[in-house]
Amino acid sequence: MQSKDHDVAIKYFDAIVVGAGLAGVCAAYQLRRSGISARILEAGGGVGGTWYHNRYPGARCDIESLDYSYSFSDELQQEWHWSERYASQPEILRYINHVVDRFDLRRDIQLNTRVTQASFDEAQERWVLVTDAGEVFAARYAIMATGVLSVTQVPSMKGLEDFKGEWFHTGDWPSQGVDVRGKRVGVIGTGSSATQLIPLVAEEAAHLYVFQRTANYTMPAQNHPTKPEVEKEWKQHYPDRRRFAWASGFGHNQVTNHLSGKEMTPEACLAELENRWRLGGLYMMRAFKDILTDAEVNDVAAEYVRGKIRAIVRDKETAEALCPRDLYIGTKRLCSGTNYYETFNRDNVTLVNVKNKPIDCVTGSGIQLVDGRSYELDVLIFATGFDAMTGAMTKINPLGRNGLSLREAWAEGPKTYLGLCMTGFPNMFVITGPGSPSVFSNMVTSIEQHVEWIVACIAYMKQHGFSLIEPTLHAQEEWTQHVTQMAGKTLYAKSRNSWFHGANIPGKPVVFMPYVGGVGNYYKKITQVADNGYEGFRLSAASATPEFSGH
Ligand code: NA7
Repeated sequence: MQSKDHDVAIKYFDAIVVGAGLAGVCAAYQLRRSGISARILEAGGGVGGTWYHNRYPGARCDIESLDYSYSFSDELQQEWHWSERYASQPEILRYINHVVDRFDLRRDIQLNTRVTQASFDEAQERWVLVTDAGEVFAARYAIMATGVLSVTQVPSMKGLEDFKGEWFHTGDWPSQGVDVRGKRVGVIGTGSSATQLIPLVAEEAAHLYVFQRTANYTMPAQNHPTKPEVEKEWKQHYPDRRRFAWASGFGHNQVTNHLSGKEMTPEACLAELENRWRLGGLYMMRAFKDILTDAEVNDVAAEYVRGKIRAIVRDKETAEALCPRDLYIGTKRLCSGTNYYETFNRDNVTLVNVKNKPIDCVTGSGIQLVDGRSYELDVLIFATGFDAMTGAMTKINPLGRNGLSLREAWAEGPKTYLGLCMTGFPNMFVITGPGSPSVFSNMVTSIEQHVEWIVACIAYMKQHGFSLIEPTLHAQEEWTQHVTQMAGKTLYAKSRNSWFHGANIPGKPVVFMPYVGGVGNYYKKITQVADNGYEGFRLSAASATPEFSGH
């Protein structure tokens, strides 16, 4: 893909950022601050990425918003008020738009622009990116802020094209909303999106059928309006809070119990679990230091949650069907919702267990299972997840050195150095890529750590006259092995059926993708790599190619 192939003017920048979600917006801010010219290309009609597209009712963050927010400007964190403990999608979207306007970033962002091709021009030492409108951009650096949960997965289902009602995916929800009042609605899936959506749809629908294949664990979010004293305390101590998050295991301020479940008496375990249930949401995952490494300890927590489900759901058969089995708690991502289990006590809600009798097809009027049972529906909602962590990258399928495609390079699973860069793809950076803490952390912390590192790297290269940076094959292989070894010490090694492993996408290699070694340890590692002159990378001196300056 050379410029002469295109009868269009090429637009040159130091860096092209693909995506204007939380990562792309953070990159826009930091690149501007460092005097690196950049254009941010965003496929959506607005900024926000995940928070732009996931507009389904009940969409909400499961990390507390005081934590799930940028730390790069103290003015910003002091002036912004989060109305609830866990912000809803509209509030997060307002926040991202506020950041864009407050720092005048909109002029660097080009909306409604999907990057369809990216290839490395070796002679010119630059990335050439082509958009769906045929525009061509060239830049020394390509920064992929394409998101980790941005490519929706609608399972292939016979007959979907014949369905006379309307159907939607939670991750691609219409901006005008969906009117389910008085309608018969089906929801396929019982992951995080479904558990947030189901209670709200149930309040409006004539009848709601929930098609569940795998029961997952759902914690009560325990959401509430932000308490003024909590906000005041955070704002007084924001620098300490952020430092703590950056050095912590998961990139936030949730308190971890540092005791093993085995060191505690059954009474103490129960008290801890009760406390975690009261704290709500993902706090359960920090109940014991070994909850994700010791099967017996994990089962204590799992059994506790099963007990809660049995206590909440009145119909015994439904309660048992909602109880997760053969699933370590947390190995499919823990869900956090409000009134999820309570919703199954409503007369207009039916749980349809499709584990052993799966959906056979969609008919003109609804859903039919393999045993012949059928359900008449007006609206069908797919809460069926995403091609997580790698989908957006392999969809663009960048071509690196010698035409090496990313799909080829990742045929056996994603391989990266530090989750940031790939051998054969010089000067390409991935924000929160596979092999970094990413989805296993507070995404905003991980995004900020990556953006800080990438922008400092580009500045270093400019300062020292380097034009190319690329990980050595050895460093990449070692890191990829390390990521797998770390996961091997956890229960994820025994439970390989989640999107963390790519197992939800037919044909995708089953490999655990995020780095579980802890956000703080990871940050130390990438800082050390940079401090040691980018250990594990090959840096090459600038050729005759002139530096680009912004347009
Ligand atoms: P998830 O967590 O991937 O959940 C998808 C759900 O859809 C899950 O319950 C799946 O069951 C179910 N599913 C997928 N395909 C089918 C078919 N063919 N039949 C029945 N059920 C199906 O996606 P979410 O959007 O909820 O959450 C993604 C992340 O976003 C979440 O983890 C947070 O990090 C934010 P399965 O478990 O595969 O049996």
